Amino acid sequence: MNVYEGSLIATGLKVGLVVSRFNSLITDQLLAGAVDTLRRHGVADGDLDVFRCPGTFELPALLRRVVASGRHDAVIALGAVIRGGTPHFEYVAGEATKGVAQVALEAGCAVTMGVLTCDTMEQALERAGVKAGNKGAEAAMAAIEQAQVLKLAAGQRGKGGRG
Ligand code: INI
Repeated sequence: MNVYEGSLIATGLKVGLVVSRFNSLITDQLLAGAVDTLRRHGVADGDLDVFRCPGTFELPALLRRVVASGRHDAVIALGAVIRGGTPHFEYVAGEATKGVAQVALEAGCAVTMGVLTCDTMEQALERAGVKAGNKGAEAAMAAIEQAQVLKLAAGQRGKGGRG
């Protein structure tokens, strides 16, 4: 039996991060969590590119451009949609999720999503590094693993190797 799984060794990987400015109190923390994880797994600072868009609704369009550049092994989408008083919460969250999924399917690299959808700012803070982990860090881990397994699936020897 041959089992292919991505390693969590990220040395040599080039990673793009697409970050929404809306709710930047939260998204800055998601970005910090993602960058910290990527660095600790071996990504060099010079191999990290950060792109900012106005809101989570705009994430898929910018994500698509960044992916199309072909310069990255993985691209991570980060945003925060918070219901509190926002009537079009469902719309923004739904369109962003659909858009990111669509880009991911067509992408030649790993695409992962760290978009919080919460009822309150307190819940969002909890998931941005306060009490319940950091969704940005989780998306970064997933990006490393997916980038490595995609290389294996394409028949390339990933820098992280097999297993
Ligand atoms: N954008 C977010 O990233 N999070 C939100 O919670 C949010 N709310 O609640 O409105 C939000 N709206 C802006 C949206 O993403 C677009 O930038 C805007 O509609 C312009 O296209």
